[in-house]
Amino acid sequence: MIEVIEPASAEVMAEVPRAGAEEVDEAVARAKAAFPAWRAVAPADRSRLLRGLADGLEARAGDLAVLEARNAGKPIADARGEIGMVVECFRYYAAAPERLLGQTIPVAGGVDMTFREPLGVVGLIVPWNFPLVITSWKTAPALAAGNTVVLKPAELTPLTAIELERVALEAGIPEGVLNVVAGPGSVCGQRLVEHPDVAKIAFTGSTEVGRGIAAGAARTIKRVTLELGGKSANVVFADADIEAAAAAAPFAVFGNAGQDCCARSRILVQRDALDPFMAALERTVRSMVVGDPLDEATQMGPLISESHRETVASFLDGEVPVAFRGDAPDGPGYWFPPTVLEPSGNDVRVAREEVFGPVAAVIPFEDEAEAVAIANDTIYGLSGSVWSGDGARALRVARALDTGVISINSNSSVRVSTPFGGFKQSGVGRELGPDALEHYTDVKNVYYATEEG
Ligand code: TAP
Repeated sequence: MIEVIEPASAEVMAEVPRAGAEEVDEAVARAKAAFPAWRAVAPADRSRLLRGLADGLEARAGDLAVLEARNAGKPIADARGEIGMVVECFRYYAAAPERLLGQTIPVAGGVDMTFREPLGVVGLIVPWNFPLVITSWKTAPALAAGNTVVLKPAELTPLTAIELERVALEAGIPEGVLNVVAGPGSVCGQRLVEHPDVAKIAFTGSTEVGRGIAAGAARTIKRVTLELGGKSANVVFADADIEAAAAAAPFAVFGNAGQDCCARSRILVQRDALDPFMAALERTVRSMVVGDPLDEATQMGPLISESHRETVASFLDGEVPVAFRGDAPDGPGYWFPPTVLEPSGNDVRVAREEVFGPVAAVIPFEDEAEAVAIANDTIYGLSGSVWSGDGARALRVARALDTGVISINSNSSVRVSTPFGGFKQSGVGRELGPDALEHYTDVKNVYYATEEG
């Protein structure tokens, strides 16, 4: 059995059966058997079933939010927002089956047309930081496009994925179309990657594991999409609304206790605005409410595990000065206070590696060129923000940053209808929006000869 731990109390909150390679093989066989019938479901009926799944999730949204808040240690208000996005995601892709359009292409001697065909069985591998949200980003477009799914949640947070399978069955989605295997990545994830009957792997997680998945998938030429790590920059120019930028910056890095691939963990501030920015940032950080995820007032919960807390703590090595820290409860639970560091530049470990915890590094810059150079000086390229009162400059800098998702005068990264994913070593492919559907289908080209003779 897997003992599922509640990070705020460090106590066991549930036990679920631990899947191994054999269970993955069985799940893939079920998904393979279900595929021909599922792809043949009329588009309007597939839409109806997915809308039913969204309705079923909405009806249980309150319980799912509590489950997610307890298991992932996230504030209940955030968990509610996430379950809302899950429902929205299934509704958005419920409209897709009737909109998977092909083309007709003028050619000599006949008619050429294209179709978007499902891939078959797809393997979805999901991390623990946004368990059901990231699950929905993959499951909804995969099912809408006519694929069947084997879903592997993170071993630390399997509970809402198991509920999703239950709700899908209640909504009338046939058995075998969505299969959940809860077990360790090194066993279940790896077996999915190796399995000859799995056509595609969609993975979200660390860049290190992503590299192994890309290499493993190459053996059977699987399609692969990867959403990986980040080291994003929040670039604040002196002509920005400094109070607004400093009030928003902490939530862009301490949201979800910093366990967010989009965390803007490098805050680049134009030197002329450094003093007022730091003063405003300190006020916000010191007033952050860190505590019980189920308390409505909580803004930040614990880290996911003790070993992860040790990793995050290793970034406070004494070499980089601490500017200030907020409060956090004492144990039990894996608490860590929001922490702001002032490194001498972009070369130190905390500015180069993903912390995946509530640790921000503030780095000053002189001018636009230096801001762009520092922001781009990383192997990652997932998200980021530009704060400026000069619209042309903000757009110029947004275009110059090598990153997949960027916001101006805002820290928002994710909307269901717009593409999400990384440049450079932050990933391959896009989730959300219409782009995701392309990654769950292949193009078939059919030529129909119409000329006689
Ligand atoms: P990982 O350790 O990479 O785990 C992610 C998933 O992969 C888990 O389900 C894990 O299973 C599984 N896994 C581990 N080893 C595997 C293997 N050898 N073969 C196949 N699957 C394997 O990441 P994490 O620590 O859970 O999550 C944090 C990372 O995810 C961060 O780097 C973060 O940036 C990234 N992330 C990226 C995004 C996007 S959208 N770019 C979003 C969220 C998180 P088990 O945990 O059950 O062993």
